[in-house]
Amino acid sequence: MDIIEAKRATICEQKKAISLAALQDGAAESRNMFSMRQALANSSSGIIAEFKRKSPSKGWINKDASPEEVTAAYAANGASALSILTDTPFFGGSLKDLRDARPGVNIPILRKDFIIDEYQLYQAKIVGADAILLIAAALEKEECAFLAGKAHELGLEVLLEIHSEKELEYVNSTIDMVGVNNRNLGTFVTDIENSFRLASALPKDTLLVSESGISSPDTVKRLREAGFRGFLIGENFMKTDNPGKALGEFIK
Ligand code: IGP
Repeated sequence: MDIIEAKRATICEQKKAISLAALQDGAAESRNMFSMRQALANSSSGIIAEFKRKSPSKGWINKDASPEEVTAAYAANGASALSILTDTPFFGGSLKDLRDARPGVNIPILRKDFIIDEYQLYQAKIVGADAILLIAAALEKEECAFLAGKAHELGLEVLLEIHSEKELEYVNSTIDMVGVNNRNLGTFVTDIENSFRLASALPKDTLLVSESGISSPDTVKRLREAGFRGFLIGENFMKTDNPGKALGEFIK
């Protein structure tokens, strides 16, 4: 996976500029945090609205969008939580996008990135994230368990992303939420059926999130009936001139 190779190189550079020890110090400071699991369990919309400038499959979607404006509008229009892509080479995002969004919203924020090193967890805590994504396809089972444990030490919740039956073995009781990605990371093809299939294979008390390729309220309704409580939607909103308004109309 070349995304992971690129990530490793970036982290290596970042460590030269700011040491792990310095980041750990910063991350130890306590601050107000929001539980994404609770927000999804209680809330009406369940929409995790994503700030996404670009994707490997679509290219630029909304290059110059303002993270402050878009996320504040998402929150005002009924998002239960936010997802902010912080990967630069493939998604055009940055940690600054998350840092800029944080002061203007009081709902949980997910740091959406390819997390492979604890260094990224300290970064997430410092810029204001409440939850992080761990992608089964990018990690060994032991690494995934290690990173989940470290995230919890920092008070960050974990959304574990799976795509297929063989990744079910990554799910354990320390995981806060399980996301089923409908997008095949190899072919980029999305298929909502993936969510329905995997939901029935997961423990009944799992907080389920369906990710990618969701573009109609009817799909959300069907996913909710199948037990999903979170619906991660990016492109469908970001491709419009006014992502917040698009979300408002979607859940009306
Ligand atoms: C959002 P969409 O099709 O609504 O824009 O998808 C989100 O699920 C997608 O961005 C995503 C993603 C990821 C991006 C899901 N898992 C892992 C980067 C890395």
